[in-house]
Amino acid sequence: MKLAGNLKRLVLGAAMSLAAFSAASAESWKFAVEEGPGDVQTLYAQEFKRLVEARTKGQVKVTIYTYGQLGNENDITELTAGGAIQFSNASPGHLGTFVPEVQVLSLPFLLPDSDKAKADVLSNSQALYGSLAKDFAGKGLKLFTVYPEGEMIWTTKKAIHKPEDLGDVKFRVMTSPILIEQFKLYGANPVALPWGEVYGGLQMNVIQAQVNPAFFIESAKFHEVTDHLIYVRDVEYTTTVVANADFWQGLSDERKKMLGEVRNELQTFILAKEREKNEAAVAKMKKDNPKLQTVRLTDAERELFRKRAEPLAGKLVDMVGGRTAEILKQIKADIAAAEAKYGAK
Ligand code: 6CS
Repeated sequence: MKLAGNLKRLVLGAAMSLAAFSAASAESWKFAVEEGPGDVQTLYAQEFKRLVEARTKGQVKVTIYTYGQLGNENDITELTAGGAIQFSNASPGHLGTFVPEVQVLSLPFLLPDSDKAKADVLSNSQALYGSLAKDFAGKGLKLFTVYPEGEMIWTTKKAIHKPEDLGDVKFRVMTSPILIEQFKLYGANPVALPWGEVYGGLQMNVIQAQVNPAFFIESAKFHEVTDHLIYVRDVEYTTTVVANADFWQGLSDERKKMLGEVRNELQTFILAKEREKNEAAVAKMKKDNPKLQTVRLTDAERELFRKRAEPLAGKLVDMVGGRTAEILKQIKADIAAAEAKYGAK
């Protein structure tokens, strides 16, 4: 009996020191997203956490921070570049103040209409992972991936069919400078704000419109304070996931390989989630607000906005300079190649 007791103590002691050892040796990675619980970026980060923790057998623990926990969209980019956190989402809609060349991804009427071609460009484009990645590296960021979050939809307080309808509309856009230029060309009066200020702004009528994918409009409740959904079919919301560049450099080849595999799996995962969330959100918003009106621009109406946006790419090249013209030329070639492979529609 005494022997059995001693053995038990020995086994327990060994197990405890093993647990203490692995807790002490576990690495901790922080991943901050620009959205709230249940939103697309959060679902991505949760699946990233699940896969990384399983594949490193608990050697890496990932902690997720949602919007506001560590600051707003611009704050979390700075925290990542500075090395305080290892991963974050940095959407082109906000990142333009830090990596100006990324605004190529915010240009309307650029990415393919075909979902497959679009996914191919965002996952594999030479313009993004060859050229643009160098501009990220210059700012202390490793471009880990780019994925779509859904078609951008305007929510407004009145029906919009043509640029002239926007004349008296203060239109909230994200903080990248190109978006101000875009909405000026569209005929609106744009104002850049972090999203945390948008609901109050719409409620107080300080702004009268904003633009976002359906899942986000629903979760941020913008449909409670606007009553028209305007489908322009001009641009997709895209986001990038970035890592701190020094942290990335310091990873072993094995870890980099594991992260590459996780990244590729997540490209398919997030596409399905994004579609599911956007579809469910439209149905929920219509139920929540029966007064919600849907306006789908006709091809002729859409053409009016496309024409207005024609000078935008040139403006971006003039504003940013550097590698922007080269990235734009390359992404157009990547888009043409993807459309040839998967079709344009
Ligand atoms: O409108 C915005 O600012 C926010 N929209 C989305 C879909 N994600 C985060 C971003 O900050």
